Amino acid sequence: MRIDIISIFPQFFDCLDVSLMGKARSSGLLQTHVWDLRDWTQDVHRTVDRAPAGGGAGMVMKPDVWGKAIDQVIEQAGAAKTVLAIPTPSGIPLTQSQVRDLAENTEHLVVACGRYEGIDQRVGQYYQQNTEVQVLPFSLGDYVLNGGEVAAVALVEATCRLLEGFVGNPNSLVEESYELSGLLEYPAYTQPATWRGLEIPPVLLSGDHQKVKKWRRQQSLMLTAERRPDLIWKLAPDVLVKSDREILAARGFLPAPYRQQVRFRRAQPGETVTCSAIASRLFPQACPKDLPEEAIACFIEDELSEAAFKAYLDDPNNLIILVEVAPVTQTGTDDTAWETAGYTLIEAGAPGFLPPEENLMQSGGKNCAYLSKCYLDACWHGSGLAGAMLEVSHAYLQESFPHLTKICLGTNRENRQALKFYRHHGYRKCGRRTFLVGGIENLDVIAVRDFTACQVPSWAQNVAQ
Ligand code: JFB
Repeated sequence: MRIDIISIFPQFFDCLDVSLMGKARSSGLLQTHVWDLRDWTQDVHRTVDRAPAGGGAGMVMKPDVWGKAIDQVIEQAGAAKTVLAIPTPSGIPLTQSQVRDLAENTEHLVVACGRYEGIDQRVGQYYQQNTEVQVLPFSLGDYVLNGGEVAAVALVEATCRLLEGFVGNPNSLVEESYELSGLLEYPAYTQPATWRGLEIPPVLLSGDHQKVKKWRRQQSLMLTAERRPDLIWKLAPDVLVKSDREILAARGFLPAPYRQQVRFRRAQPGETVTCSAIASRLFPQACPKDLPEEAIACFIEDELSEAAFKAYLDDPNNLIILVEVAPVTQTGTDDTAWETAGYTLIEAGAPGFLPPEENLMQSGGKNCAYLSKCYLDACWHGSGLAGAMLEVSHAYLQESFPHLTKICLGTNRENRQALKFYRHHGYRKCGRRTFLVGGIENLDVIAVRDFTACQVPSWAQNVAQ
């Protein structure tokens, strides 16, 4: 690739001789030429600027001087694929995919670095309209520089490191994959293992490559959610797997194809209506197909009524977590837009608390909580929201009832989906029970999860609203 840079401060580009850029140039992979714009002036003062048409502050760079300079470097190179890059605060923000396109498809790159208030608008317009040259007005970001030089150096460095055969290539696979995934990179560490009291995360020293990979993916997702939520909303649906979606949902994101925000909060004592409504709405969705409607209605009336939830909510040992979703909007989220999508009810109990049913007691023993309800609207199945809801509930439980070391549950033994889901989240089958829904017997599997062996994942913590 040939690069020509035109500027009134050619010394600025001495930095390109340093390090890898210098080597790329001496290896012949890259030819760079830096030109002083004033060499194309004709007056004794070597004038490149004039007052703006229409008045106002500052000076504008003269199109006649720029035209002569650009014509000459383009003609001299005689290249087929030429790009004229013009740094400007009103340009398109430069992206890696644009840079990659440049590196792959450009023979000759000309960078026109303005100063003052910039270059007369007609310069870019002329080359766009009257030549084969592709004009690229670009910006580094939404902050103001004094001229185009810094942006030119950034463009040249970003482009050159992608050139085939560039010293130091092949580019690390990490970057390649992150460029494609649209996520920020995970944090990097190196020896010493302890530095100023700070440790390298132990998983990185464990030698377990699977775990390392999982941890890094998790860090990438959490970092992107925290620093660049815009990137999360832009992710293509196929770059995220279920475990990714669980992590993002716990941090408040339901990315494409859902494109909604989510939040988790503990239901407050007065919220009997909200709780009863969501419970009554979701219970029928989760019932076996052959269960009579009357039995379902009967169960709802007895156990999911407002009165029933008043009793649940009045007992401080119960933990009800509500899952709420809202559309993503530019202007933030209006509070009425949040809709309840699911809930969990955990019976926690004081130290020594025993779960309500005898066979559950045997399985969990003391210090065991009971996941009495765990329901999510079926429209969210596959979104990762269920996993997030469950793990966030675990995190709330651990925070509010630290003496508890286990949690158990019962679920219909025919419900393969639920059994697989709970297994995936650390629950292990440990018994059976019969469960009455409106007087009809249902066979349940009992499962228990240990909090000590199977920690609540860090991504589910500190998400309290
Ligand atoms: C680029 C420049 C100026 C008009 C002009 C030429 N991200 C960025 N911020 N600022 C620039 C940029 C890029 N790329 C930039 C070229 C020129 C700034 N100026 C100064 C300041 C304000 N308005 C002149």
